[in-house]
Parts: sequence; C-alpha cells; structure tokens
Amino acid sequence: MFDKVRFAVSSITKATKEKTISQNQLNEIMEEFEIQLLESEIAFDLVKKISDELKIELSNKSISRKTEISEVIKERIRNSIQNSFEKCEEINLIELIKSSSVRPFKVLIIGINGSGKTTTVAKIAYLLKKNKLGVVIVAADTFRAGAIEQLKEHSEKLNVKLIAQKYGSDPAAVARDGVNYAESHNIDVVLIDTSGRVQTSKNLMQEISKIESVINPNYTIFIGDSLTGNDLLSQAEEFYKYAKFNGAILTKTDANTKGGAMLSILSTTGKPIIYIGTGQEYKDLEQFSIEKFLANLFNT
Ligand SMILES: Nc1nc2c(ncn2[C@@H]2O[C@H](COP(=O)(O)OP(=O)(O)O)[C@@H](O)[C@H]2O)c(=O)[nH]1
Ligand SMILES: [Mg+2]
Repeated sequence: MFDKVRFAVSSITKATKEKTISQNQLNEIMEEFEIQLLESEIAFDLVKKISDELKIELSNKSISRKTEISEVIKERIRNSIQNSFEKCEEINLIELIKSSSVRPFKVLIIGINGSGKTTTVAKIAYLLKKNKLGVVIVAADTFRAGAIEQLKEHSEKLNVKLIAQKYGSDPAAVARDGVNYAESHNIDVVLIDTSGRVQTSKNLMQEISKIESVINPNYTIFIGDSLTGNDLLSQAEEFYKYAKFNGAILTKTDANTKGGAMLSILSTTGKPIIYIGTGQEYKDLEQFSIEKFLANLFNT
C-alpha cells in the first residue's frame, strides 16, 4: 500500500537533490510530481493543494543550499498531508463503545456491493468479542442471494448470535428485531450488515435512510473498497447524502499499492478512517493511525 505515493515523494526528493535546479527544471519536476500523485489516485484538488504549497515554499529565495531543498520538500509534503487530515479525529471504536453508556450500542454498516461489508462485520464482531464486548449481528441484507448464509457461517464460526429473517423481508424490521434482541439479552453491541447499494440507485439508497431512521444508529460506518480508486470519493459522497456516516473503513488495502484514494477520502469527507482491512481473515483489521500512515509514506 502507498507504494505509488511513496515513489512520488522519493522521486521528487531525489530529483532536487542531484543538482542546483533552475526555475525551468523545477517546473518540470513539479509537473512530473503532480502526475505521479494523480496516478497514485490522490484526488485532483488535493494534488493541486500539495503542489501549490510546495511551489510557494520552493520559490522562497532563502532556500539556496541544494542539500536543504530535498528536506524542505519532504517537510512541505508532510505538512500538506497533515493539514488535509486536520478535520479528522482519530477514533478507537472499541474505546468509544466501552466509554459510552448507551446499550445496546448500534453500529450500522453501509457501502456498495462487494466492498467488503459482510467480511468487515465479521472482523468487527471478532474484535468486539476479543475485547469482552457482547455482540449480536443482524443480517439486514435480505436482498442478495447467499447473503444470509454468508453471515450465518461467520456467526457460527465466531459463536455470535445472528438475527435474520427471510429474503425479501424489510431490512429495517430485521434491524429492529436485532436491537430488541440485544435489549432483552443485555448485549453491548448490535452490528447491522446491510445490502450492497449501487450509489446511483435512488430506491436502494432510500432504503438505507429508512433503516437509519428506524433504528437510529449510534455509529454508522461506510465501507470503501480501496481498489475502487478515484470513484471511491463519489461513492462516499453519495452515501453521505442518505446516511450521515461517522467514519469509514477501507478494505483490501493488502491488494492495493496506490493508496491515494485514502488520502482523498480523509481530506474531502472530513470523516475518520477507523480501520483498514488487510486480508481475508478475522484478524486482518488494523487500527488506522495518521502517524503510522505518514511514517510509512516517508520511509523511503
Ligand atoms: N484481500 C482482501 N479481501 C477482502 C477484504 N475485505 C473483504 N474482502 C473480500 O472481498 C469480497 C467481498 O466481500 P463481502 O464482505 O462479501 O462484500 P459485501 O458485498 O460488501 O458484503 C470477499 O471475497 C472478501 O473476502 C480485505 O481487507 N482484503
Ligand atoms: Mg454482504
């Protein structure tokens, strides 16, 4: 992950390290740098912002010694990226639930088909159990063939209660069932898996709104497939119109070498990334940390 962004950072620092650079050469280097950042799937606006800030810094005449320039560049990029994270607070979901007095704590999972919702629900259930929090899973995907069986298999492996109804049932009603069950059995957390949405399908998106208004979740999580690239941002924005999610989880980061979409989602939605999915096993859910992210980026 982030190989492409890392490559862009290391190329520009190398290019400016080698010799004293003229304004023309600097323009060329900056152009190349922008292209590489765009290829890493960082959204255009963010690339522009990073690059503009860097240009201002580099045109500052006081930076004359060539050895300093590469350090200035690194520092500048680091600051730009850090600024783009400014709106996002870091979230530890487990701590958040533990410190909340709300029981059951209702977590709603949303995102398009195939983004990794069901897998992530299982991973979160595993993590909650590991942290001694009781959990019930709700199969509110009553739409896609095999969805209930998929969740049933996970719930059996994890030894977690599953609330499900027949295919075609009203997802909001199934979710309500799950909340009722948790209430009467004193279970800490209700995890609601929903059906995959195509972000352009208004009806399906309205169904999400309905689930939301019926169960009134304490935390809604948007699941984004990191392999989606630039489209991820428009997906997140479209979902946000129907369900004001509180945070995001990016899946399949083990299979993605670009990572720019992650930066874009953070800077645009202002919502934190809570975890990243790093594989197909239950344990493959990593806490996301801005510090770690930056360290990884500059580890060249
Ligand atoms: N490599 C990898 N695969 C994942 C990850 N998360 C989910 N998947 C896979 O993505 C596919 C779709 O996942 P699923 O949970 O069914 O998506 P849903 O339609 O949103 O519920 C499955 O084959 C999962 O095993 C991840 O973090 N890494
Ligand atoms: Mg699913």
